[in-house]
Amino acid sequence: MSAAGFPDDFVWGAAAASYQIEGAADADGKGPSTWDMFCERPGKIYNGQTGAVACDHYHRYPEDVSLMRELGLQAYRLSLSWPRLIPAGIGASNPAGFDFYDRLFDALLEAGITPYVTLFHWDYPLALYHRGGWLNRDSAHWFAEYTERVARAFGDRIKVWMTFNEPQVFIDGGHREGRHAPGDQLRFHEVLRACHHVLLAHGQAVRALRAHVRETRVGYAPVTLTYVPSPGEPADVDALRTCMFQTNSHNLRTNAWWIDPVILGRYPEDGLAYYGGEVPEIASGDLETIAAPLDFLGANIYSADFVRRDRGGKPELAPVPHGFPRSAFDWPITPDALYWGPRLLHERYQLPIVITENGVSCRDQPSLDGTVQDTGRSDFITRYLIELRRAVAEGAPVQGYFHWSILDNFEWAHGYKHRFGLVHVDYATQKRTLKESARHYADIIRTNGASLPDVEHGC
Ligand code: IFM
Repeated sequence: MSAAGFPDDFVWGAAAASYQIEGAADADGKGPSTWDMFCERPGKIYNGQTGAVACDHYHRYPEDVSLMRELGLQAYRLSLSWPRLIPAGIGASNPAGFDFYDRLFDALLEAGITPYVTLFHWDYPLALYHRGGWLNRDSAHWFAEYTERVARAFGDRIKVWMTFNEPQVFIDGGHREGRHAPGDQLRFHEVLRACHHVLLAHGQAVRALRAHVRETRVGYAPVTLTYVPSPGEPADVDALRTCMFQTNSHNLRTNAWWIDPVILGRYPEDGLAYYGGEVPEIASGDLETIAAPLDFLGANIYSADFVRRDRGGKPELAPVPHGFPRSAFDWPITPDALYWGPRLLHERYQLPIVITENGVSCRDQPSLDGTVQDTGRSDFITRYLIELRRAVAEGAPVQGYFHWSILDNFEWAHGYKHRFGLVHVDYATQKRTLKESARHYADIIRTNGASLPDVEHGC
C-alpha cells in the first residue's frame, strides 16, 4: 500500500465502448448491429442522431492513443464490436475488423497502456436478432463461438477480459422498456428468459476464455445499483444491504438477480418467489455453467439512491434533498457510492473489485481561449476517489478505477447531448481537446492518488 492509500499495483484507467466512439458503421465489411437499426427508427434517439460516425475512433485511434499516453493512463477499457469482427454474428469473419483491433492493441501496448477488453457492450449483430436474439437459447453458443474466435486472435496480447457490460441495461432497456436497441417490449417472462440466456452466454464465454488465453484474468461488468445513507442520517448497514440485494420489482435493473447466479451459482430466493411462474426453465447444468469462476467483479457506479427506515422500521428509499448537487443528466452526485458499493459488493461476493465505470456528464464547451474548464468533473473525481480510498483503507480489495469516459461520445438514446469525456470532442471537426479534468486525473494517476486532499470524506 502506498502512503496515498491506494495499493502500489492499483490500476488507473479510462473506458469507452465500440458503438459509442468507433463510427465507421459500415466500413470495411462491418455488419449492421441492432443499434444501427434502432438509430434509424424515428423518435428513438435525441434529434435523430446516430453512432454512424461518432468520434471516428476507427480512423483516429492513433491520436486517441496518444492522448491516453499523454494522460499517463495505465489501462484502457474498450469493447469489441461483434458485427465488425463477424458481420452476421456467426459464420464468416471480417479480416478488416480483426486488423483494426490488432492495430489498436499494438498501439496501446506500444504506449504502455494495458487493454482491458469487454466482449459485449451492446453492439449486437442484427442478423442474430433476426434469428431470435437473446430469446433464442442458441444465443449462448453464438456468443461462446465469437469469444473463442477473439480469444484465439488476441489472447497472446490481451490478458484481462470482461464478458458483459451492464447486462441489466441492455436487457431491461432494450427488451422490456424499448428505450434501447433493439427496442422491444417483451412480456416479463420473456425478458427473464433473455436474461437467463445472457447469463449462460457469460458462463460459456468465461470457459472459452480460460481454454484459449493463457494467464488470463476474467471479470464481469454489471451496473451495480448502489445505496447510501440519506443525508444527515447515520449509516445503517443492514438497511443499505437489504436495498442493494433485494429482488422485488419488475424493473430488472437490479443487482442480485444478475450477479448471484454468476458468483454464488443460484438465483436469489426472494426473486424466485417474487417472479414465481415467470421464471424460465433452468436446465440442469445451467447454473454450473453460469457460475464459472471469475477473477474479479467489475462495478459500474455513478450515483446512488438514498436509504432510510420508514416508521415501521423497514428500509425505504428517501427523497433527494432540495438543491442537492446533480449532474447534467440530473443524476445526484453521491461520492459515498464509491465507498458503500465496493464494501457491500465485496462483503457479499468475496471477489476483488474493479471500478469498471464511474463518471459524470457536464455541460462542457471550449472557452474563448480554447480550454475546456470542467471544474465540476474535477471536483467529482476528487470526491468520489476520496470515498474509494476510504473503502480501500477499510479493507475492500479494489484493484482499479476506470473513468467513464476517455472521450465525449454517443450516449445511446440521448445521442450527443451528454458529455462524459475527459477529452472534449467537437463532432463537426473531430477536434480533440484535453479538458481540465483530464489534467487533474493525470496528476492523480501520476501520484497514485497522493495528490487527493487529505480529508476523511468526499461529501
Ligand atoms: O455511456 C454509458 C455506458 O455505455 C454504460 N454505462 C453508463 C454510461 C453513461 O450513461
